[in-house]
Amino acid sequence: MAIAIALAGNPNSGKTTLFNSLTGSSQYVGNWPGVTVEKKQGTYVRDKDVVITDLPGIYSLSPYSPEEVVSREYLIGERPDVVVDVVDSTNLERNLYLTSQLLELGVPVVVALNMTDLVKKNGDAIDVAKVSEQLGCPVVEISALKGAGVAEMMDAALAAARDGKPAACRMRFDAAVEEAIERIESSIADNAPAALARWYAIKLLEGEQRAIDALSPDAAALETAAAVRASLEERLDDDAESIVTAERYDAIAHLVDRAAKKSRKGMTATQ
Ligand code: GDP
Ligand code: K
Ligand code: MG
Repeated sequence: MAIAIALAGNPNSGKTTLFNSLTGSSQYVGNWPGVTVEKKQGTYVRDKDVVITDLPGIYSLSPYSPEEVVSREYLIGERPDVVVDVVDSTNLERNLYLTSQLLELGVPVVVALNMTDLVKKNGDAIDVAKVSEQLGCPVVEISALKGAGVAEMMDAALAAARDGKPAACRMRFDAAVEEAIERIESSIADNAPAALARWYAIKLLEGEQRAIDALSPDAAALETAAAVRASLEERLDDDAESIVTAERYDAIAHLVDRAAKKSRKGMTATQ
């Protein structure tokens, strides 16, 4: 049985560098159907039964650009056996914004902390175990450019693919927002696949039409979502989409605060 691996991540996080080193010369390059977004697939140099897709670079899974739509439809529709989330570790907070969304898709995820050669050069350090614990998925440090850690990362990705367990993210939002998500989640329990329940609940909370169309929940669930959204927006005095965005950044800031150690010029790290 072939194993499908998708490489996802922000633009310039090193996806194509990693893709090239994983696939060597066995590559197919075309376009995604209907759009002029490049589609790259290849097979793993160590195992021809492993098919790797280099997804277009994106900052978010919102449906505002063709790149976002292509990545999202592929991840939700095709359901690869594992997503390797390629993260630029020198820009952890910004990159983890996409990670927080990938973890909601109900597929196994392995986070590849890339550019660790630069992190080390800057005198910074990342506590990989802490990041892994918070994200609820395997996390491996790599340098796609230098090849460091790439084989270990692939072993972790293949193990996660065979295991098939989706990530168990421990990143949680403020109580009021979690309560809103839970209420919508129970209203779509019969509609949404369990693995995607949180993803769809958040999309309904945001009132995102593309996801609502894809799920087509019953009228009662739509009513619940609208009421929950209105009450949360009133309570927090902001629109739901901005509320969710802020919650993601808060949760990430909290995580990075505990897991990343920045070097301070002229100061000795105390712990
Ligand atoms: P993509 O947009 O995600 O496909 O990113 P690319 O693979 O095109 O890489 C963007 C830039 O980062 C290129 O100049 C790469 O050479 C560089 N790069 C990729 N991985 C690493 C790495 O691990 N370390 C360093 N120092 N540079 C890297
Ligand atoms: K690029
Ligand atoms: Mg690329």
